[in-house]
Amino acid sequence: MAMTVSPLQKARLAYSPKLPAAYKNGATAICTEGEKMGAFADSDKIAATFKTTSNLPVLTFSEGKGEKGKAVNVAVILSGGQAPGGHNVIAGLFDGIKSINADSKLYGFQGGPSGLTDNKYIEITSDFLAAYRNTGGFDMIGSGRTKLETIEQFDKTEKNCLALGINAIVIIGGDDSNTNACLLAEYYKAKGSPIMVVGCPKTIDGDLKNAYIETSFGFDTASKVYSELIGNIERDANSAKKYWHFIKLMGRSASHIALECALKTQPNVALISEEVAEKKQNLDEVVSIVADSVAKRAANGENFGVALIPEGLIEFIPDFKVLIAELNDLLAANADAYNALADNNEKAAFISAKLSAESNKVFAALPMDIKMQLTMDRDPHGNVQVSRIETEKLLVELVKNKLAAWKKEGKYAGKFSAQTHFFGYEGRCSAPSNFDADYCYSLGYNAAAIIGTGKTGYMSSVRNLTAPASEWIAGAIPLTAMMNIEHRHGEDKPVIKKALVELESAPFKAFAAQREEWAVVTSFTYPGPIQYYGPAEVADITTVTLQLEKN
Ligand code: FBP
Repeated sequence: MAMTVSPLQKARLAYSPKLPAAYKNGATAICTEGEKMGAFADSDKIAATFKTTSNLPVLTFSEGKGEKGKAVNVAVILSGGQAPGGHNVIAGLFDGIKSINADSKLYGFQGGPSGLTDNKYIEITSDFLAAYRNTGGFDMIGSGRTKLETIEQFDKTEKNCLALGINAIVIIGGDDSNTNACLLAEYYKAKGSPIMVVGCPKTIDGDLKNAYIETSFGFDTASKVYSELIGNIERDANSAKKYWHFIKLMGRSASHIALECALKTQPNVALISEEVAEKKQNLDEVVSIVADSVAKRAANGENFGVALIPEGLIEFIPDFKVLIAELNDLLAANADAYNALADNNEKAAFISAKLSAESNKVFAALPMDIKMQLTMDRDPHGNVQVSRIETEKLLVELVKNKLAAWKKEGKYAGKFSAQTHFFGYEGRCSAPSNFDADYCYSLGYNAAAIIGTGKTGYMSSVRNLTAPASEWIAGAIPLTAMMNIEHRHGEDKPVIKKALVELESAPFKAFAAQREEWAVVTSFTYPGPIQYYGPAEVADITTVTLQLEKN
């Protein structure tokens, strides 16, 4: 049956993404090697672990003469959570390797990293790709979160790739997936395998960034979608004037999405996990911040409002951080015994008996639902599945209790009625904004240029992103530069370092300068839906975060 496409989808299929000027004549660009780059953190330990892929030079590309190169066969995977624009990275990679040599081939390995080990792939052809250009989702080849870390997995992947004559693997993923890419690159280079490995920075969370990776793709589109929804809710709140809306936002550990959405929509409260950690605020203090806004607004007769809550908040409250670290280790060590227990009461008692006295105090005070959500299986990379912890509901209950206490003390006389929301999956597969469509296509095309140089262990880097695309700087940085050592699954491991919100950053400061007013005075702004057509200052503009950072 033929696929039905909406008029907008049809129009988007025909959109031509913009590229940096370096690729005017195709992906066979001139490559300049810059300074050698060590790891930004734990550099000695990283250099000792990654002997052949550490301290590689930064690469920059400039316009070539369009000469043809050798045909290359490339494998590509989408890895981890969906992010708008993934299909365009593949489209850019396809067009890039074809511009190097029309006989180049692209193989999409299906279902994420496991596709490489299980040898599940399709050849991506021009006709097949046509239906996916500028579309959201990862459905072209699927995704997955399998961790690639064992020699057996690396060898299987190599065998499968060599059978297809594959010269390079492109891993489109976030911090955990690019950790995989880094390990794989080192293993192949050290053993003399001909397979190159290149990473592309994906994640709506926005936590894969540094001076060379200005943003991860998908952050722009996802935060635009959430901001539209938050704006709509703000307008509803301001119309009905009867509810407080508690909105949890995806972003895993980092609060970049919450901060970006706050800058776009000016809610009454936006909690920033990194600030909570920095100020060592306990749960009661966090609850007081929200309750304070509710009480002040009630004193002005406004018993409504909007509070944004970053998904990872609970991990940043100091006593919860300790509790979660203890839970991670004890669940890793006692998984079988824990999973064999019959019900939640037995499970909670089992955990309580093994926690330190301090952590047990925190754990014991939680409702059973939250206790169980905190002990749910970690993902294959050892992360707590924060998307499944209902922090927004916990906060509503605690704010309600605090307001009741304040009422008794005569400090509050309003009405508090709350609605909860969780925005995450609503934004991850949206059709990419013009910015993400262009950025993703450029990242993929740039990955083709890196492969054209024959170099391995690099991440595709396209920067200067607040300028028009023709002025974007194309290049690459060593994957190892972004690695550091972290405690995961009860062990110290090299992983890509997450970039969290910095309290000294321009976006946070811009937010902090206005939030006291927003907490009391209704200051909502309504961004509306993503625009694909129209003036560049409406349709092509990127995030407030990036604009403030670049200025
Ligand atoms: P990535 O790091 O894989 O890009 O994760 C993005 C994300 O959407 C997080 O914001 C969220 O916590 C997580 O995925 C949810 O995972 P799942 O899709 O497995 O429910």
